[in-house]
Amino acid sequence: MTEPTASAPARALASAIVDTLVHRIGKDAQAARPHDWLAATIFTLRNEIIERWMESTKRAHAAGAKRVYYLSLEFLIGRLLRDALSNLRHNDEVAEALATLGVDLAEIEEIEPDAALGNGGLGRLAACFMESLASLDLPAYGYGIRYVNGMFRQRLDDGWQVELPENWLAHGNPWEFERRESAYFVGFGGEVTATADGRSHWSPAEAVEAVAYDTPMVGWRGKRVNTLRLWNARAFDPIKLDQFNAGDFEGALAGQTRAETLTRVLYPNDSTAAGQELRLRQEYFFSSASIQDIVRRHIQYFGDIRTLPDKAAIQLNDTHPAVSVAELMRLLTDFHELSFDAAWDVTRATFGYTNHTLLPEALESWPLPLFERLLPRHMQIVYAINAKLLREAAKVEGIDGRAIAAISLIDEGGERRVRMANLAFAGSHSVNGVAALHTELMKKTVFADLHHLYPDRINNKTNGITPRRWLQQCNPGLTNLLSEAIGEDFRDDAAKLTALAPFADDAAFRERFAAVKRANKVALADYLKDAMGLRLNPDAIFDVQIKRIHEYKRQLLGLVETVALYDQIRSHPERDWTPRVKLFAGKAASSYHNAKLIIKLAGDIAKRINADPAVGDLLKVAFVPNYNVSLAERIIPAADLSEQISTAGMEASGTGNMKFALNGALTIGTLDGANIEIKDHVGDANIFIFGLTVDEVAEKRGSGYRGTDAIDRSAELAQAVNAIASGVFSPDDPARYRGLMDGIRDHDWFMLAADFDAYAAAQRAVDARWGMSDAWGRSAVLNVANMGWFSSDRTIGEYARQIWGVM
Ligand code: 8GP
Repeated sequence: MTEPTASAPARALASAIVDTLVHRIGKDAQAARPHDWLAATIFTLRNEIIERWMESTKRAHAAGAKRVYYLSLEFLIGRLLRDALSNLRHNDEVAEALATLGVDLAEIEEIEPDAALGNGGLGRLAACFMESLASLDLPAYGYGIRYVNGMFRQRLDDGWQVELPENWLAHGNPWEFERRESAYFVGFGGEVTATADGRSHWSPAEAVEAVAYDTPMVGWRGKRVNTLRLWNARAFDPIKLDQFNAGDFEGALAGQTRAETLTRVLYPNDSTAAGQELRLRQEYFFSSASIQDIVRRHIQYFGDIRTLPDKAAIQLNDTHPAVSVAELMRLLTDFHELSFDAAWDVTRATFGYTNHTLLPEALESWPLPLFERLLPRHMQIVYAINAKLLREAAKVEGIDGRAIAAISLIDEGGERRVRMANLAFAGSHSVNGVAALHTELMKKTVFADLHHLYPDRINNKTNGITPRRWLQQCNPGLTNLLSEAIGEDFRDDAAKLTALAPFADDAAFRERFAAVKRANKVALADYLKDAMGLRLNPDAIFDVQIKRIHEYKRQLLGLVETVALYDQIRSHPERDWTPRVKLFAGKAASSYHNAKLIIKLAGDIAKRINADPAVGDLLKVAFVPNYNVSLAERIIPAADLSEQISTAGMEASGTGNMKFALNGALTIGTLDGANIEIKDHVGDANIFIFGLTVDEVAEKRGSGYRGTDAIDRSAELAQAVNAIASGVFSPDDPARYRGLMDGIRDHDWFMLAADFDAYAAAQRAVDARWGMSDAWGRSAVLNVANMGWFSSDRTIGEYARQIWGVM
């Protein structure tokens, strides 16, 4: 069957894949369907990965190395085949082997489901970090939940978001290894009694078993393979036979159903607290299993639990795993016989905590009665930690009653609640923000009093992205051009991209650079034509805003400006307008009314504008459904302009902003999150910054500002807001957007009206720069050249040296 022209390694590989297909999948080449080829390819590739995986584990063990444990309720890893192939440098060989079998690698890569075990930025950051940890050869484990249903699939019904379950495990998951032997008891409820020797004994009323599923995380060039360990919940007693035999079939299976519910779905909320009991159960379930696993491994390898901080660094990805602090304290005091103070020293030296948002609605706290009912022993421990914490605080000058109340792990204002951020802060030796501005704001706002108490604890670790997925894999055209220009070094060290800077002044290079971008735009246009019947002009500016839909991210600002531009084009057809394609994509939390309305508005605006012959190719608008990692990988290489327009002070960092700039898009953005650091790196001349600063936003909010003040001063804005409010874009329901527009007029908490004129002016500056294609090209090249610093390798290096002590 294999063609004689294929190389010997490709022929050997092809026969290995067929062998796997037959013996593992149970099909022959004639009967195999695309999913079978996909599985056979992954299983074959896996053999090499397993060997490297075992070698990595042995090496860490032999060295007695300290391990990093990244605890996260979300890992938005996306597809893994291309990632693994590319990191192992096996792309060409596997493509050739499959071709000899009549199978197109690109086609089977496309049917791999996105592992979407996360919502947005925080989850994707965790995935980039896992890749960088392996690439930097650091022994590390990611710990999370194996959700059966990850992030929902978004469908648009008449423009309205509908959430459908995403069944990523439907065809099985060839990447994962079930580890039945790594199973832990996780209890809930019940009561705590004192033992004869003065210790505490917790008898849970209910228990489930946490079973590990391991996925290998392959680092660049396969140097190291680490483990992503995801927990699945199982009932100890999957079926109660006596009940079943007595005819109560549902009752007999109720325990299993209840256990499975724990790991069934990802909470689809982004930057909002989910106040449900199930969420707290999920958090404790995965925290407990992970901490038990870490402690077990430590004892097995090193014997003495008191040396835990020398051999384990546990990073809490936001507060979702914060109950781990109390769980480790419980294991140390109740099972390993450490005194409370000794346990507290071990705990604090082991944990680090990363904060990802300052939005007050996202700061997790649990009603005290719920916490106490579900986790009675942990409640006692939280009280004991609190007593110690407040005793320490009382000794510090400048800490008064108000500050004590703010530092306390218990919120006593109104219904008493357990504050998870305070627990994570108190239980960690390091607390970090994710961009310079965000870290400074942490010190001044939510953590001001804790920062006063522990002034050395807060530090900054500006986020990063893995350049393997977000440059090499998603943009092979640009990657090849870069290696022709500056050699291969940048593949191993993104900082070496600075060698590209001189090419910004090389007209011939800029032309090739522009040709790559154009080819990426053509590919995206083709895809969107197939997917949504859209026809896009690849010579227009591809202006893109893709991210979770949230009012603070201000997709609405982009839409209002689109409407204003539409009006301008219609009113002044004689002007030399720059053709634009405005692309939006993103999911809204299912209960977030305004976010869903914004999606509908995007569709309504698109419908009207795209059908208007008066604008023709000058303006096209689209809301692309079901944004996910794979869609981002398609869109980002094709973008000219990256929209990063959050209200200053509200976007902790952003990481999409980094992906776009690394792929040669120019940013239009506010002085928010990592935009500020991107500006510092790419240079003021190569980014379009506009809008109020954090201080100006605070000043306006404090001075009784209302949106109408700004609307009255801006004819363009007034026209756009009035058009939307009066139903120009929703003739079927003219009142649809009245409330949304009233929100801008009456409150404008997100400063949309206040920033509108500056934003519109920045957009016209974008047009002008686009008209000077040399200048645009120069800026685009300089963006790529200066974005190496935003590699997650740099970020992880900082964590490793400054927080974990592993480098
Ligand atoms: C996000 C931040 O909004 C974003 O600015 C940052 O780049 C990213 O974290 C990574 O640091 N925050 C979240 O995704 C978040 O808070 N999600 C939790 C509620 C699920």
